[in-house]
Amino acid sequence: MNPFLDGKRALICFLKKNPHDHKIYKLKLDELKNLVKSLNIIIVDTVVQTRLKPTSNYYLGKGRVMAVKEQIKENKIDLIIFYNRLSSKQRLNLNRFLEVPVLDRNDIIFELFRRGASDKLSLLQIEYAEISRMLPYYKLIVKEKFMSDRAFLGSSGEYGYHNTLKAYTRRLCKIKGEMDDYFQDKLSQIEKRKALNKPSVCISGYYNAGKTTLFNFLTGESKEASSKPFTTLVSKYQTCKLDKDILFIDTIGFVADMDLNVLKSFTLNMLDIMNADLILFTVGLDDDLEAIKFKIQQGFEIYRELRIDFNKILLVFTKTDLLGIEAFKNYKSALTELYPPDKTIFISVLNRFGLPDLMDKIKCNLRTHGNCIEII
Ligand SMILES: Nc1nc2c(ncn2[C@@H]2O[C@H](COP(=O)(O)OP(=O)(O)O)[C@@H](O)[C@H]2O)c(=O)[nH]1
Ligand SMILES: [Mg+2]
Repeated sequence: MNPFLDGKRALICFLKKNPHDHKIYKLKLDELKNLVKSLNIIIVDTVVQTRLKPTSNYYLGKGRVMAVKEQIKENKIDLIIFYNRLSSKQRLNLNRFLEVPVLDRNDIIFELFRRGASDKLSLLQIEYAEISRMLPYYKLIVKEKFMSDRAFLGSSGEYGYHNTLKAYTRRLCKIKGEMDDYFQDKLSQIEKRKALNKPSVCISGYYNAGKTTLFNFLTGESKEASSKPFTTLVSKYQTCKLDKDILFIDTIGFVADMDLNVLKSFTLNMLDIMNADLILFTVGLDDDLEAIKFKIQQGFEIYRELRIDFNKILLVFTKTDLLGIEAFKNYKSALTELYPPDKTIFISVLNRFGLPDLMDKIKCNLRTHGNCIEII
């Protein structure tokens, strides 16, 4: 829990840059709202402004920012959360003008990461990414603070400015050193696993798609599964209980429109995805069709940026039990058009539906695409 966020009243702001977008922005907003609610923050209202470009000072137009300020007073708002990523200058200007903390979506994601992190390496990776990401903002604040102390060459202001920034840089170096030790350890574990010569299947996809539930079923493990975002931060590895020759990996989930640099701060997770012989891209059917299609498209964008060969990806739709017979038929016919049928699978771990088909397709695709030993 973070006393700074818990139970606070928030106003969500979204700048829509495409005036013709009438639905995608709603899906993006809904996803942000889910993340925010999972932090126990109360969403009081949402402000959406359509503008082709953000303003350099306040992101939103000045008139809209004034209206937000009014709303803060009227509705007793404690903090502002932007969907869009703010520059250091916009963040500082907004903080000062609105006189309440202003966060963006990456702040929310990092807070969720922090809450989910239970091991030293995850905490170090998060701190490293956080300081690197926020350094330009800290620089701006520190610069203004010390420049008001009339910083000229050799003055106490300039001295303080450089000292404070050096402290951040020193901290980054220290974390990097500590992370390297953990990395060596983890990399040697990866090497050992490779030496076993078992093909690896990485369960990837959105948070809450049912990745860990599927991993537990396939391996007989009992790792924590929950609807909370980012419950799994550290990859889990285990052989399949039905076929000891296949190694399954449960990895970190992603969100739509995710900043790839945020995801990349979990380097080892990314290595797991990139090195896997096969990837199960899991997508929950507990959404409407539009949202599911959007998630698929966004997921493939991430895999593209990670330079993953799409031939190695199977699209696994989970939670079929949540749909009635008619709805399932509709979903299935709409979704099977999107991807090759030999790479699309519908399952429910809850109802034990589609799991033999999943195993068959995994084995079949490993034979074709895995640089691995023969699978019977
Ligand atoms: N109805 C239903 N719920 C499921 C199924 N698989 C997972 N869930 C639920 O979906 C939520 C997220 O599951 P989890 O495995 O933690 O998802 P992850 O974030 O992708 O690892 C949990 O509440 C699970 O109980 C399923 O087949 N059917
Ligand atoms: Mg999980």
